[in-house]
Amino acid sequence: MELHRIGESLDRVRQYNPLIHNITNVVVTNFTANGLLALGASPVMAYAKQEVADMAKIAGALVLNMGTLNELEVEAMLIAGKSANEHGVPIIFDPVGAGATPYRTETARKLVNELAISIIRGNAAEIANTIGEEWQIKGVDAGAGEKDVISLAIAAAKHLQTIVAITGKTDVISNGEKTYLIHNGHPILTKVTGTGCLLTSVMGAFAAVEKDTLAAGVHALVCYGVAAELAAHKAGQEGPGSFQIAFLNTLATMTSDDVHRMGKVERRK
Ligand code: ATP
Ligand code: TZP
Ligand code: MG
Ligand code: MG
Repeated sequence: MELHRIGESLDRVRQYNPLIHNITNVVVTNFTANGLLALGASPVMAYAKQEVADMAKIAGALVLNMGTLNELEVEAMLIAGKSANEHGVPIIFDPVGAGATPYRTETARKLVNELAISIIRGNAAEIANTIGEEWQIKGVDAGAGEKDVISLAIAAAKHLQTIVAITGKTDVISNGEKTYLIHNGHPILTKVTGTGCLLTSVMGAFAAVEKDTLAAGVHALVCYGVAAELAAHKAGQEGPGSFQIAFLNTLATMTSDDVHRMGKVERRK
């Protein structure tokens, strides 16, 4: 993966300002909208079953996030998702908390079965539980698992016939054939809620401007991780509150040159 292509994708997000339709959770809504705006995308949150098909079809990407799911929202996700599929709009799915309760696990499996999803992004437990494997999860945070995460990402991509991104200290993304590891990021990301959810929406912004969806996923993961490293440096020892603000600022100010200098991508297999 050439690092200059990653910077070019970042520039394209800013140039084209893609509309990203999010059906997401109540915890992260404002952070997600601000993060997408900072990056250069145009967020919209729309949930009513009367309008989601119309919104999804004009979006550059549809992001489905089941963090605080309920019956009406799941219904809206299916309507929006079918419209996105009909109109060639990529769907990015975050199965938040899959495995934590039977309802979450069943819903994640229903969505992946009924919709053609372009990228599914979650922690290892969420991805494992979505494909029917055991992996401990504590609420919405990944717990311990048996299998190695690279094998899990490849197996899940093959099982779901899509691109799977499993994030954590090292991010892994695979389409079942090609697999990349991204060694960017910072541990303080784990101290701000919604950093995983915002990342899923950022993947939507990159998928809206890059037709090669695997490349779009890699580009999003690298830019996000680099932004976190720069922001952690700026926030110093001040803690998660200052980091959150610095991170939003850095999504807006980071350059393709930063990505070129700091991006760490490894091709596997
Ligand atoms: P979880 O609920 O398990 O925290 P999540 O949905 O919040 O999952 P993360 O895996 O935390 O998603 O990923 C969000 C971002 O945080 C990604 O960019 C990832 O690379 C980064 N990240 C997570 N943990 C670490 C870590 N220990 N060191 C560096 N970066 C990390
Ligand atoms: N509870 C339900 S959704 C949510 C919480 C805390 C946010 C999870 O966000 P992330 O990005 O997975 O940390
Ligand atoms: Mg996290
Ligand atoms: Mg999450």
